[in-house]
Amino acid sequence: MKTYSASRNASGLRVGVVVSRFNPLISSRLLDGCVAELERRGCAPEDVHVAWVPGAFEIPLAARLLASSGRYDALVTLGSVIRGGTPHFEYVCRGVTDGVAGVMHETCVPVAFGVLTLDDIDQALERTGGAHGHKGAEAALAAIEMACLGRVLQGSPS
Ligand code: INI
Repeated sequence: MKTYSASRNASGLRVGVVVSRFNPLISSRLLDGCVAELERRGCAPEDVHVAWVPGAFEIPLAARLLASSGRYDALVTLGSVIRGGTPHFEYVCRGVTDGVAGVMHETCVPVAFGVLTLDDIDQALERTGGAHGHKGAEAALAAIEMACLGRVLQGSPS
């Protein structure tokens, strides 16, 4: 049996991060955790490029533009959508989820999904350095692993 495995070493990787300004406290916590994890695993600060967008709904377009540029080994998408009293939540969630998946599948650039979908702000705080870990850091790690796995699966050294 042959098993493909990838390192989690980010040295030499260039990573694009798309982050929504909506719910800015949560966005900044997600971004801090993401960048810290990328750098902790060897990514050079100048190889982390951050694009801010107004809300989660705009994340897929910015991600598509970055992915299509051919400049990035992986992308990380960050944001939070918090449930309100109207169906708007469902539309934004669907738009960002389907949109980000579409970018990844159509460009073959790994895109980690660090967009939180939540009932309230407390759930967001718990997942950005609280009791439920750090989803920004987890998304960064997923992006690193998929970039390295992509190199292995395509036959180039990781
Ligand atoms: N955008 C978010 O990122 N999070 C939210 O919770 C949110 N809510 O609740 O409305 C939200 N809406 C804005 C949306 O993403 C777009 O920016 C807006 O519709 C303009 O296209």
